[in-house]
Order: sequence, then structure tokens, then C-alpha cells
Amino acid sequence: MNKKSILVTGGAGFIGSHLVRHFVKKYQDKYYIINLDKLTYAGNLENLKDIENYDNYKFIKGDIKDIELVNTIFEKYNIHSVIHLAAESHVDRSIENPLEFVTTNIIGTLTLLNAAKKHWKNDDDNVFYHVSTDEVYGSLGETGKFLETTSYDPRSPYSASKASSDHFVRAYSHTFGLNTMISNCSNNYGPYQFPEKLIPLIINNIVNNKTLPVYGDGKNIRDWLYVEDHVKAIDQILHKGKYNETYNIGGDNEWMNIEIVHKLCDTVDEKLGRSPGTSRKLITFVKDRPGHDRRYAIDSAKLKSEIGWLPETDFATGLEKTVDWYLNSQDWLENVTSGEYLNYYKKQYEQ
Ligand code: NAD
Ligand code: TDX
Repeated sequence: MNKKSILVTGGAGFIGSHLVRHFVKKYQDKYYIINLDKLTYAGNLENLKDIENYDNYKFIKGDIKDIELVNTIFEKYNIHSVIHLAAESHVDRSIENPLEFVTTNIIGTLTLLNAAKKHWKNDDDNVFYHVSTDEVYGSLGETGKFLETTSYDPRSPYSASKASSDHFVRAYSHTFGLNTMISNCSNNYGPYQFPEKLIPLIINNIVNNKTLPVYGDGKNIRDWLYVEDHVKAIDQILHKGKYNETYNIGGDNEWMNIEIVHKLCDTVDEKLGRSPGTSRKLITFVKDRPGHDRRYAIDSAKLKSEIGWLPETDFATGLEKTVDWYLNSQDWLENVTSGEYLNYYKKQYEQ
């Protein structure tokens, strides 16, 4: 059978590596997966070691902003669809250095859209799928949830750049007739997440007896989804969703940050045989993130009713799997934190 080529961008990152693994293994006879990734501090080929020799998989190191490279990939591999994840993804870094977020997240997306527009002619089933975030909708009060129809109100340089890239994707479908899909997902957690994000950072610091920085009063709320459930949602939307539509993806799983930190302290203490309460003493309330969004909550009723997706991993199970993975992946942690990340965080937290 002739395999269709799918270009996945950012496949060496956290969500991208789970997505690449899922697609390469599940669709061995159907899709040839090409993973284009620049390997920034957040991208790591160790995340994909187990599938690197599959014959329906190819890795290409490169930048999504590289017009020539992107066009060559479209031509050489006859790209049928794109699942676009490559991005600068960390809100704190976007506050430090917004320009990098504009170039990668906006201009990078535009570069891919232009290539798709150029190469896809008269073929009804090419799709440009943009993996986006719930942060484009802004911040909620104590009640309510984000719907697909909620107005965009991004508040950080990161979310402004993702909102802009969403707008460009919609503009290309409206103006040029490109088949597109967008999904806006809540906070993901699970193995291979770079340890600058809340959950892996806290686990890593607990293990190393370092302070646990909680921003502001710790009562900001996020809706957490196990990364593999996100990947399954993307798979189902790609295959069953409608062109030029948006789907919200969430876990119906809201927690205050401080509650998560408490859970992690207690779980890791138990697993490491430390006496109860040991790690909670490491919690330090630090200066709040500028413009810190208070609450995110996703209404994924559309995805559930139209596509039939449901999250499969409950939070207790997902969190335990995640803690176990980090406790057993000290080499990976050392490897990914030995470079630029440490310099960045030295500036943030270490005196
Ligand atoms: P990540 O930071 O772990 O990975 C990003 C990947 O993109 C890395 O492998 C990096 O090397 C690559 N990359 C960055 N700039 C690039 C460039 N110019 N060219 C090519 N590759 C480049 O991010 P993640 O958490 O896996 O997020 C993936 C996508 O999902 C992002 O678009 C993000 O906005 C979105 N998203 C993330 C979450 C979450 O909770 N992590 C939730 C919703 C949506
Ligand atoms: O050290 C910390 N202390 C702390 O209190 C860190 C890193 C975070 N926090 C807080 C800030 C947030 O309220 O924890 C919450 C989660 O923070 P992050 O892990 O940085 O995630 P968030 O800012 O919510 O954004 C994430 O979810 C949506 C991803 O980074 C985005 O890429 C995604 O789009």
C-alpha cells in the first residue's frame, strides 16, 4: 500500500514525541511520519529512541522558519498532511524573550502554511492541523468554561503568539481554501515533559531537596490532561473531525497549583520512603508570574459528542505514572538539564 506522508513538526518535544510514537506504531502501513524539529533546549531525540528504527519514520533536524527546507520537504516527501506542534511553549520564557515566540510560533506557522498552500492543489483531503492551547481564550473567574466560541483574549506573549498563529491558520482556510483543523488543549502532563513546567519541575526539585517555587498564592487553577489522552484526541479529530473547525480538548480535571504540589510531595515522599510531610517543608511561595492567568477550564462537549473522544486516564493514575517515570529517568533528566536550561534557571531562582 502507498503510505501517505504526514509532516509532524516539533516531534522531539514533549507532546510531539508521544504523538510521533503513537502515529508511527499505530499506522505502520498507512502513514510515513516525517518529524521536523530544530532540537531546541526542549527537543530531545532520546524521547524517541524506541521508534527511531521504524521504517515508516524519518527525523529531519531543521527550523520550521527555513522556507527552502520546508518546501524541499513538501516536494521530496510529497507531504499529504501536517500536524503542527513546533513552538516555543513556556510562558515564563515568553515573558523574558517574546521575540523568539513571535518568530517561531507566528512566522514559523506562516512558513508552513505557505508551503501547504503552494504544494497542495486540487486534492480534497490534505489537512493542516494546528495543535494549540486553551490559553488563547484568556483567564476565567471562579465559574464558567472555555467554549470553541469563546472570544480570544490572550494575555501572555506566549498565548498572544499562539492566538496569532490560530488566526493565520483560519485566515488561510478562509482566504485560500486550505483544509485546516485546530484543537485548543488544556495543560498536559506525563513523561518526557521538560522539567521547567510545573509538574516535572516540582518532582525534580523534591527528589533533589530543592525549594519548590509556587507562584503567588498558589491558587491559580489549571485543567490537567494526561498527554496520551491529548494525542488520542488529535488522532480522532484528524480522522473524524470536520475541516476548518476548532475542537477544545480538556480533562474536566481542575486543580489549584498548591493542591498539585501537595499531592506530588506526598506521593514522592511515600515512594522514596521519606517520612510524611518532609517535602512539603520545601514549598516556597515566590513572586507571582507577571500577568498570571487565574483559571483555565475547558468545555470539550463538542469533541465528546461529535467525535466520541473521552479522556481515559484519571488524575491519580496519570500522576503516579508520571512520578514513577521521572523517578526512573534520572539519566534523561541529567541529559536534558545539562545545557541552556540550567543557565536560564540559575538566573531565575538561584542566588
Ligand atoms: P515542547 O516545548 O516540549 O516542544 C516543542 C518542540 O518544538 C521541541 O522539540 C522543539 O525543539 C521544537 N521547536 C521549537 N522551535 C522550533 C523551530 N523553530 N523549528 C522546529 N522545531 C522547533 O512543547 P510541548 O509542550 O510539547 O507543546 C507542543 C505544542 O502543543 C505547542 O505548539 C504548544 O503550544 C501546544 N500545547 C502544549 C500544551 C502543554 O500543556 N504542554 C497544551 C496545549 C497546547
Ligand atoms: O515553578 C513554577 N511554579 C508555579 O507556581 C512553575 C513553572 C509554574 N507555576 C504555576 C504557573 C501556572 O499557574 O503552575 C501553573 C502551571 O505552569 P506551567 O507548567 O508553566 O504551565 P502553564 O503556564 O499553565 O502553560 C502550560 O499549559 C498550556 C504550557 O506550558 C503551555 O505550553 C500550554 O499551552
